[in-house]
Amino acid sequence: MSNDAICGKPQFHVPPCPGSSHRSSERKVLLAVLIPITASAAITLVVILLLLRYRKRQVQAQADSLPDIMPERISYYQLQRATDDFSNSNLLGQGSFGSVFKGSFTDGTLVAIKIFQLQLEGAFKSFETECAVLRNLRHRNLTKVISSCSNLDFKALVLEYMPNGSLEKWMHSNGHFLDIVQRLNIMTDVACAVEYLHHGYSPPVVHCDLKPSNILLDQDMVGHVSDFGIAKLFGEEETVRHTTTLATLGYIAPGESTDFVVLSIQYSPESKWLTILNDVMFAEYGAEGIVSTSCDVYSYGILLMETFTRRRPTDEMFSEDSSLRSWIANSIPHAIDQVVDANLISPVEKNLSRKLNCISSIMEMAVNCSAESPGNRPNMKDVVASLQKIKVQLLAYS
Ligand SMILES: *[C@@H]1O[C@H](CO)[C@@H](O)[C@H](O)[C@H]1NC(C)=O
Ligand SMILES: *[C@@H]1O[C@H](CO)[C@@H](O)[C@H](O)[C@H]1NC(C)=O
Ligand SMILES: *[C@@H]1O[C@H](CO)[C@@H](O)[C@H](O)[C@H]1NC(C)=O
Ligand SMILES: CC(=O)N[C@H]1CO[C@H](CO)[C@@H](O)[C@@H]1O
Repeated sequence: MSNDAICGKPQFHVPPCPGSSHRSSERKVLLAVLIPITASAAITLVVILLLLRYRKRQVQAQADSLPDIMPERISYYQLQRATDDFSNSNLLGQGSFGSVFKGSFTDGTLVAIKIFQLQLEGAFKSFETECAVLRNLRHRNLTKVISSCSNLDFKALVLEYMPNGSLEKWMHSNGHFLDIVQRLNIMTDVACAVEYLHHGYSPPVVHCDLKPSNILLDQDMVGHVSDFGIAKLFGEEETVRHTTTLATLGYIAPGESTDFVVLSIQYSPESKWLTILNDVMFAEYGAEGIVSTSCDVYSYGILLMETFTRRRPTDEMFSEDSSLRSWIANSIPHAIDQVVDANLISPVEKNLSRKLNCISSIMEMAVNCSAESPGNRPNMKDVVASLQKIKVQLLAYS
């Protein structure tokens, strides 16, 4: 009472405040400006959110479209039973990171069980790499993963069983023989698989360890590329990890022929892709330090030479100034009968010179594949195309 200055809302029974009408008009102006701004900001935000969700869904859809070929995991006890407690009689072979056992499940399915010896340096990484690679790849000429078993101290992959063993066995063991068409078929299977790794799948995969013991043969003698323990997948991701990779001497491109190749791996948990950057400068790994598919092409060339000459690149007949490659390069085309596996050709054969011509073309391509400079090597698409042409010729003369 008697405070004339007091003012306020009508419900308090006081005079209205003098500035309020002015303020409400100010508010109106403010609202007139704010509403459109807020509205457009909100709309923009909604549009951005929708776009982000759409993109995320697209990425997810891409990820979902990759076949996940690792179904349920299998337990240690199932594997123990399948291999008769990992008995020596079921041991198929031993690799750089562990052992491979033959296993049979109660339903009669035969499998190969690759057990990673985790106390060996690199074995854990190798298991992770092989899982990451094989999870997403599908090709008839690659070995399939059926399941996996991963505990803290035990890691194993359950793979398709290959009843006919490895190309290594067929090339270098007594009592085993492959004819010229079988050899070309197997090498075409391998070329198809590597072509898929390099060109049929994004991001490209580099196997890094192509050699006869990694080529496995199924019941129909179809070749399957196996052992992705040191394979490389390409992506562009953030975190950097280190690993040590032991590739196989004789099959490694010249720039890398040191005993150890030290690489840093970039791994993205989100996309599950690994990227390799090289720590040590090897010619093969290029100026940006990126492993290239051309080192597989090199190894493939050496593999072709070995398959048709039955000489290992590490054979003692080769020395500092002569190699499997130079020996063959100096023999084509006219002295090809001097280098080719003698079991493949018999002097009384009718179409001998034609067959030798085919082998000569194969060897020329092998020499091209293992060119010193990565830039001069063909890519696997060209290799597959040439092999198929040669195969047509060869079949006509057989
Ligand atoms: C490959 O293995 C299958 C199944 O064990 C066998 O039937 C076939 O004869 C083998 N092939 C050769 C060429 O030995
Ligand atoms: C090998 O390379 C040479 C030179 O680039 C080329 O002329 C030849 O056709 C290639 N041979 C094969 C079988 O690819
Ligand atoms: C030799 O090649 C010809 C095709 O040029 C073919 O008709 C013939 O059957 C081949 N001979 C043998 C013994 O394979
Ligand atoms: C997908 C693919 O190219 N698979 C090949 C695997 O090997 C067999 C046997 O040679 C070929 O017939 C397939 O084309």
